[in-house]
Amino acid sequence: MYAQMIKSEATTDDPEKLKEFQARIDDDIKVEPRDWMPEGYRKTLIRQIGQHAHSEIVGQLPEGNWITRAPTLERKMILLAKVQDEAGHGLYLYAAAETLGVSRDDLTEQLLSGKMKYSSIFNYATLNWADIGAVGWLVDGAAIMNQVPLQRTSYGPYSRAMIRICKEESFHQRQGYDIMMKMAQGTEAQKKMAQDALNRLWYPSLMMFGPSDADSVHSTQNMAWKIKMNTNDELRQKFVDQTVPQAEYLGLTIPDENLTWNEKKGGYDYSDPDWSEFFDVLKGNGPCNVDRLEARNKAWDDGAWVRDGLMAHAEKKRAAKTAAE
Ligand code: BYC
Repeated sequence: MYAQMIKSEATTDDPEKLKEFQARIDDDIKVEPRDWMPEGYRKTLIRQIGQHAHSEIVGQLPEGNWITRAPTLERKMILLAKVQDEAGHGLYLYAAAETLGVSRDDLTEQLLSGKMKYSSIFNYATLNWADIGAVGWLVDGAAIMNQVPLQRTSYGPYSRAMIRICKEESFHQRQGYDIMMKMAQGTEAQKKMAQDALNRLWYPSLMMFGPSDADSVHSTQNMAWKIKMNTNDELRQKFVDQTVPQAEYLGLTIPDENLTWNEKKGGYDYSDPDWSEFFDVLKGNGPCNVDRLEARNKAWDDGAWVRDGLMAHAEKKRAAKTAAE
């Protein structure tokens, strides 16, 4: 439906302007905030960048949950830095979205009311320390797979935000893998925890790339506009191919009996996630959807005094300036 909306919005734009716009995209010329752009391009970018920003912010919750219980001071400092990085990513992305004419307050309101989505993965719980390793390894691993190509995305502010984000995400992925290595080489009980974390988070991680290409609504138009550089299935395949040897190195087993190397395609054949579960999580019925929105709403309410204080200060400065003029 959204694709149809975008198409119809795109077609209400001046056809000559549309043609020129597409030619610039085809020549890899970045679109900047003051440039003319089709309404559909602007709207789908706000949707994607906004969802991405929300994912970074909500993504702090499952990991933040373990900061106080990290097993050593060093692990605690690393996790704290990682969670702070995610807040920074959210800020770069909200700032990039604001250049498209939407306010951060608007986006926040849409997150808090459940109107806007964030990544499905953050509706799954982190039950123990091994999950923090698996989140870094798999979730940040999947995020990088998706985000490295987005550094070349056609919208300038988004592509520039992605460059910095990707650098930090790669540190995040390594810290997760480092935790997994420690656990996998530890006691029998620790190895079991690592395997259990992989078992639970494997399919939710595959879901991060979105529905299969046949069910993806936005891919065709967004790839033509270079908002998206690859299809969901292309990136999922690359992620599986990258992750299987990493699991082997850890001595862990990917929970997929159908996983086999396919010489002809030069990649692994693998089982799809349960797509009915994915769509159910998107509808708000995942294990932690309610908790996540409650936590974000509470944080927003608890922060009201800071926003009020800042606004009062700004108002006072404005009044003083007007009086002096
Ligand atoms: N979760 O037409 P499609 C991170 C929705 S984590 C929820 O293929 P599109 C981080 C989709 O929005 C990752 N919803 O959509 C890591 C659409 O619904 P609407 C965040 C999903 O946009 C560690 C519908 O399904 N990364 O950063 O072409 C710690 C049809 O899908 C999901 C990004 O956001 C999902 N997994 O492709 C902290 C990267 N998948 O909007 C943080 C940028 C699909 O029409 N985003 N949907 O109601 C993208 O690359 C693309 O938006 C997606 C989806 C690949 C996610």
